[in-house]
Amino acid sequence: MSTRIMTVAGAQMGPVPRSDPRSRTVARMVDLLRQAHARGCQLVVFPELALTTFFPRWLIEDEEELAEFYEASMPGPETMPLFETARELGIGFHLGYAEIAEDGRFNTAILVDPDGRIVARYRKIHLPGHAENDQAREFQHLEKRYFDVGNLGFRVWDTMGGRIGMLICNDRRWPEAFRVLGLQGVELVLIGYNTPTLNGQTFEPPHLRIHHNLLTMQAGAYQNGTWVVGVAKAGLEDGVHMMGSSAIVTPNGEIAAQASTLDDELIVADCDLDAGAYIKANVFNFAAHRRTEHYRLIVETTGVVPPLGT
Ligand code: ING
Repeated sequence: MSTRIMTVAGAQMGPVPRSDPRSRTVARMVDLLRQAHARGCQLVVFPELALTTFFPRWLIEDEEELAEFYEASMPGPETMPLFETARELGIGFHLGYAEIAEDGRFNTAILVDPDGRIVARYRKIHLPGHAENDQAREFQHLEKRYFDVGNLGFRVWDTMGGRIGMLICNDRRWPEAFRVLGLQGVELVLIGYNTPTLNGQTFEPPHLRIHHNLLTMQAGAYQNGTWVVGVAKAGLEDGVHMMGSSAIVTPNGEIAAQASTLDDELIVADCDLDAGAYIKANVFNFAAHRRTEHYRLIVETTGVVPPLGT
């Protein structure tokens, strides 16, 4: 009988309007922390860029205006209530935010332990979208303009009683990202996302966004024998529909909990951190079954290459 049960909450958030002060958003998040504590959670996962609207949807050329969306320090005066409440309640949390650092600007996620210490930091590596304004789009997706490629790698930390890794949004679509975490024995992957319901360029049936969101997280979970907690910033945010469908996925790829609204909503699951052991020892026993001598294209090439000779 496993004793490593971690009760985890995905704290999906509804829209964060550009006009809302951080204090209002942080108050919502503190309320979600308290709700999670009341439900016996040890860890709360907040979305990507949780503190502000998803500002890469606009071209913002005024540097001062753009700077408003980043956190110059973490915690800072406005985010300190999150750390204080977490420490008071004795629970940890994951937070996605825009980071200004001496080595660049990053789309960042941190893991804060029940003592209020930042024990892990990840900077988003797969930046989707584009760097220049694109008139053809209904709305922009300028993450390549506003963020540098993450420079901390895909890491896993032994903390809070488990092996925890983090990805951010678009990362979940790349199996390589999950596999690098899987090769470090990850047991719980925390993922915040801000995903528009509609494609800003060409029509795509909206139901596919939900399908691809769940498909990628369920595959990542199963193929690496890990829990995955994917948490959205959802709803109609400054005129753009953002998808919800936050989910907690078991190491077998099954959905243990899923959001049903586009608002602030807690989804909770008891995550047995040993539940992936069977998968890791058998079907995805990497040491026994992987054939790295045949995987070279994955690391040596970036784009598509002509078919390899016989
Ligand atoms: N958002 C989206 C995501 O990867 C996207 C962008 C949507 C890319 C759909 C491709 C297809 O979920 C962020 N913030 O990465």
